[in-house]
Amino acid sequence: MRKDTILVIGANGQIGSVLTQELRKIYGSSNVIASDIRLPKEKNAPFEQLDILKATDLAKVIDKYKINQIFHLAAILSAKGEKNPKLAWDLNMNSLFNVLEVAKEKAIDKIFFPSSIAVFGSKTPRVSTPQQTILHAETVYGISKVAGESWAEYYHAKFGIDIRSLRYPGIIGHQSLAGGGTTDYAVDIFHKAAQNEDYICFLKKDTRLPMMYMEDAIRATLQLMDAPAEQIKIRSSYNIAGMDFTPAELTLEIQKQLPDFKTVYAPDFRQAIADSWPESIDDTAAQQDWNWAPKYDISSMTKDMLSNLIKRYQQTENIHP
Ligand code: NAD
Ligand code: AKB
Repeated sequence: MRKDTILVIGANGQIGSVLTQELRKIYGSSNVIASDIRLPKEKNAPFEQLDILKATDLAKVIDKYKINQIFHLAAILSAKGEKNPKLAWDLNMNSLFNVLEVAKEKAIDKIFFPSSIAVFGSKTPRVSTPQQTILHAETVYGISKVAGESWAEYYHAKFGIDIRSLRYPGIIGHQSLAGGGTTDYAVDIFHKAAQNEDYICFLKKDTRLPMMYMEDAIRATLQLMDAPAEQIKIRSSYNIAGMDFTPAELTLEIQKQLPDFKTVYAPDFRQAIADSWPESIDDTAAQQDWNWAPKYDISSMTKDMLSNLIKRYQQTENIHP
């Protein structure tokens, strides 16, 4: 077991719940403290109910467990953020400030803060979007991530804070439902397919977006955090790529296993958000600096998603006939 004590903020979320489990395998359950504003469904390892906007409560948790690494995942995502811009700005920015300030005051060795493809906008080149390019975010969520990346660079340059970041694409996982994002259709669609239902997609069928399977996202996060500090050349946030596809292509992939599955298209306000984002990402810097390479493509991801979810829904039916 490794000897760090880690705090995961936003640990009950789509990514946080999987990341916490993986960190516990590496560092031991008692050395990974999960925290969230919401209580977890089950509590069988250390958990602190924490509103990350309360800086003094954060400091108390850091002292109580002698935390030396923080994974800060709490945020309001793109679609939900557009419904309440002030709330999204408040949570996404002030939570990061609280984490950066506590790192300055206490002995925090490393911080992980996820950014997003939402930092890009319609003025950014959309195909194979480069690492260094126009950041012209068009959602409050994207604006908060652009600002967050700049603050990460600033705290690293001025105060030597070792904060590391990835611009996650849309993350697809079977472990939990996604909520509040624009790429969420690529998670929701599998839940419908696995229950033999049709899917009503809120994006147009030809909307291409960058995506990544959860296993790859967690591996990228751990690989970035494990890399020696001198290999981390980008202190704003690294582009990372997994795969890219449209809703129509994903539907075809699902139909290879479930030929009767259908998607119907009813685009809503999320279409404009998706239209402002890249279609694909150039992650050469991540490949070169810390050897990033994804393992999953659309085909292997779809097989794994369907096999896990079909099993899960069959078990649920057996439990609740
Ligand atoms: P999520 O919405 O599933 O999880 C966020 C968690 O934060 C929730 O459990 C929520 O209860 C918690 N939270 C909200 N307000 C809080 C507060 N005041 N104090 C403490 N906790 C609070 O989000 P996710 O999909 O797991 O995303 C995690 C991070 O990754 C976010 O920063 C997000 O911007 C980033 N990201 C996610 C994706 C994706 O596709 N899921 C893509 C790019 C970036
Ligand atoms: C969202 O759609 O808001 C997120 C993201 C790409 O940041 N999944």
